[in-house]
Amino acid sequence: MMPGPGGGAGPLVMLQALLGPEVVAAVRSDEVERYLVDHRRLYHGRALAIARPRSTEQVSKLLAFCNAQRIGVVPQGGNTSYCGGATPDASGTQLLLSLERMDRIRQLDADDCAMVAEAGCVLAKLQDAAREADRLLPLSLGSEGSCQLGGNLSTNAGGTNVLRYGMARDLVLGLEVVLADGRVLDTLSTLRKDNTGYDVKSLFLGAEGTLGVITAAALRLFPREASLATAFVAVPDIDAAVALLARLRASSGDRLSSFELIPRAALDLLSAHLPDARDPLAAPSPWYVLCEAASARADEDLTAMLAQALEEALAAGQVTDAAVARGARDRESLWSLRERIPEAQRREGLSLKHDVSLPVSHVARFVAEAEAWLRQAAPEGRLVAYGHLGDGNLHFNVSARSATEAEALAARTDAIRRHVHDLVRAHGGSFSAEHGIGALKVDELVRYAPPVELELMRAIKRTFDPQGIMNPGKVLRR
Ligand code: 2HG
Ligand code: ZN
Repeated sequence: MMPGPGGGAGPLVMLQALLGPEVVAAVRSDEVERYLVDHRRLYHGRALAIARPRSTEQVSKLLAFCNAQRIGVVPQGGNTSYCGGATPDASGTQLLLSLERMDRIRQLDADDCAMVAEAGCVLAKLQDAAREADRLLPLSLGSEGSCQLGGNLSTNAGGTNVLRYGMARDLVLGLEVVLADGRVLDTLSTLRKDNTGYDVKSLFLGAEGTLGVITAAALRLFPREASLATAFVAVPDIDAAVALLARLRASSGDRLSSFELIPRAALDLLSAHLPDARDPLAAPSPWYVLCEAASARADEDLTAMLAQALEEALAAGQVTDAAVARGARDRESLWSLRERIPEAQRREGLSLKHDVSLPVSHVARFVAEAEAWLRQAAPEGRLVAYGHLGDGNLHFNVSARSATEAEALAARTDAIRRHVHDLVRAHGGSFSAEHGIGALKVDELVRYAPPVELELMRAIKRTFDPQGIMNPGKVLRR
């Protein structure tokens, strides 16, 4: 072994001795962007080393070592966090733990309607595997081609199917977790009914790797969707969109799986930055909805049902125009509009993002109040509020059109965040709907979480991670 700075072997050398250089290595310069810079480029970290284990046993050895040596460990999946949840700090003393090599589907049983998969599986691969077995894994996100299961569960991801199937947490039957001291908690059962005391595994869902490392999960599957109907609908305002939501839920027998709100500003951004993005409707409208209904029965004509309900909504003044997808190509191009809004925003430049949720009945009032305030307080900001209206989840994003505007807007980041989040709270909503806390919203959690809940969170953190090695500085400050 090479001597470390204090005369003994350094932690990298010791980790390599424990697991081999194939598993633990220094981060190469060509890997910095991929592993040490977050997806929004808000955080630029450094790392003692990167570990890419292939098994739960290797993760266990790593954590036992890091716990004994008090080395911070930052778990990472597809590095698609919106809140800097998977980037190490700038000290260069933390170990980056990439789960990407743990990418096996361990079990998929169609009769059990369940699969057991490792944390490093890319979400799209799991969706495909379920489909091949004539089942549905309903978790669906814009980043599904690169995000990984461990990150999805650690952030309790949402996405576009929550209306019908719930958040990531709702899809979990069991977990395998390596605790901070290296012990392995195995609750990987696919049982639906198992009332055996406290639901300990649920604490790791949404904990963002601060309590332990999820290495595998047993997931709930559903019958595969055999018919789908999708429409892109122009609505005069958000109240009309909310009324349409209730109408479609009723007329589809609650088969509605997605109900996404899209503002005109988002379509303008799409056509400015992504030349192949086509406006599906002839005349512009202030708001749109992308909605989808799904059924496991192949003989159900959901498209006719949707078209009929939209006709009725048109007569009731809730809808001004609509395009119903005629086949898979149409459907894909409608969804690609929705899914590429974040990309168009990225290309536009600065975007102050607020991932908020509200009771659906408050969304219209909240947007009206927040927009009126923004016009006065940040006239250079352009509101691009879109998202999962069916779940009351809005991405209340404020973007700038030019470098000068961006500078003015950036100077107001804190004031805008404070006003938006305070207003969200006044409407009974949450400042963190589906993207998590990460490093970005640690102070917001302190401000908005009920003090007793915060106390319990800190006590849980101390119990699971007494040395404070698990994803330090994320979710809770020490
Ligand atoms: C989405 O719904 C993602 O497209 C990203 O959650 C939202 O860019 C955003 O703010
Ligand atoms: Zn979203």
